[in-house]
Amino acid sequence: MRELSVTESVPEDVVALVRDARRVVVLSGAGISAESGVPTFREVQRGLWERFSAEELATPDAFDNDPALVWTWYRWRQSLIDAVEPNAGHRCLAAWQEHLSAQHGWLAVVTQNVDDLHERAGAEVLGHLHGSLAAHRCADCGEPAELPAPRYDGFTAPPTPEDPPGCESCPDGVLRPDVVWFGEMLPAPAFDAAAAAIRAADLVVVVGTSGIVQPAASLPLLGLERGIPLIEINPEETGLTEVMDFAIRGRSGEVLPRLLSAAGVPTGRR
Ligand code: BJW
Ligand code: ZN
Repeated sequence: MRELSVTESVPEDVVALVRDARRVVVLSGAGISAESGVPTFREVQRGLWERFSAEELATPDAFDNDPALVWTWYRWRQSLIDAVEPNAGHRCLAAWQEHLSAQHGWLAVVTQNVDDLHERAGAEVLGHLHGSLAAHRCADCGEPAELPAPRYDGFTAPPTPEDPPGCESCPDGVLRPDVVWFGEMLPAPAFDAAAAAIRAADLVVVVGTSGIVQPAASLPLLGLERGIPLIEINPEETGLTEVMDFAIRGRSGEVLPRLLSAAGVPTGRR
């Protein structure tokens, strides 16, 4: 059994791991985007959606029962994301990725987030495990569809739900966001690439996820099997804390800059 170290400060042992690592996987969740103003998945919702939990809306049944409500919730979330900026946590990961690649190493960002804030901070994302808010496809025939950005004010919930647009490729289909709802399969290329990266990594960092949604939450266990160090950055205990070697209790936008600067990773240009 490993010994878990839980601290609020950044331990010297973690600084040394970051300094020495050449092949790193970062698994991120909603917490990394929280400091940009994006609500985490399990926060209480506001406005039009406050009677529903996000978990009730992110299901195929919810979309079948009330397509307009679910469609408009996703379009509103997309407009919110378009209105915010990446934060120091996203920027640090992009800088660390660039630093490692200049040294013939690599950092793979694997995210459960459906936003594009890692990319907008300059990082390349190996896999969006739960899809992307900006992508759409037909709920019936699966044909991908391009849509203009939503026109809501990002911070204000639209007053009434709107029906999803019809599909142009089949007679009865309607469009849905290309995200992964409960009970649906994750995109195999993203999941397989994430698993392969962890099997090749020498360090795994888990940032801002409650670690309860499967199968994403099982990915760090591949690192555990290989005996490589696992570090968590999160203000709260999570479903993954007990398998970690180190848990740093803090906000990612504060911990990551401190950690990378202590490890000598340049983050100043971002
Ligand atoms: C900060 C911070 C700061 C705050 N800095 N941190 C095995 C066992 C049990 C159940 C299952 C199982 N296998 C499958 C299941 C069922 C289900 C599941 O896992 N359910 C659990 C709830 C138990 N999984 C599935 O259905 C998956 N499909 C699947 O397994 O297919 C095979 C299959 C099919 C049919 C039958 C059986 C199997 C699909 C899961 C899809 C998840 N999709 C969602 C919605 C995406 C679209 C959308 O965004 O609307 O993905 S759910 C939601 O949870 C979203 C997130 O990506 C995901 C993870 O959430 P995340 O990122 O961890 O966010 P939060 O809000 O939970 O946590 C935020 C964290 O941030 C907290 O810890 C804070 O402390 C922290 N934080 N501020 C750092 N500043
Ligand atoms: Zn269709």
